[in-house]
Amino acid sequence: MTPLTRLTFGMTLALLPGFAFGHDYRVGDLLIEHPFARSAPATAMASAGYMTILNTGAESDTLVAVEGPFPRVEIHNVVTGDDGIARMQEQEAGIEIAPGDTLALAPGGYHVMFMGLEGDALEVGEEVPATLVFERAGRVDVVFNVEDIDAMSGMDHGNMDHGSMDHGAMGNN
Ligand SMILES: [Cu+2]
Repeated sequence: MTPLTRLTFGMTLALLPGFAFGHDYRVGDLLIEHPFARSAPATAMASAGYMTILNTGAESDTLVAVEGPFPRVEIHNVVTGDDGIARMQEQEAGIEIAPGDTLALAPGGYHVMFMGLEGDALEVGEEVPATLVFERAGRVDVVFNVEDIDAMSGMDHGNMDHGSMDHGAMGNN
């Protein structure tokens, strides 16, 4: 993305403060767009959060942690092993975002894992307050909008259902 495109994009967002799908946040050189979380029934043990982070600065930065109102919040990626099975993998060093790069946390790939929410449903329309922690830019409070991700059009990751993955086994890694 050229600097001019980035500028135009940022201005467009700024002009649409009430646009329901476009809540965004800025901290330092980072632009965080539309954090949202997957709705989950009360029986679910975990859910996932997604967003897009654009690094408009000249230095790389790293998303090192996410804090939220759950017993555990981790940063995960989905990695397909040699056996062809996709598994979630905690990113203990966080995720680096090079200057000018856009990091997409999206179904089927990088995501924030909200863990230990047993008995606490995440309902569509609910808002989950959280804090993103970046190595350089520092901390920023955001809100994850709870959405029905499986109902979203154009996504072919509907079968990447976190609810069916074995989170219990992950704790032993
Ligand atoms: Cu996960």
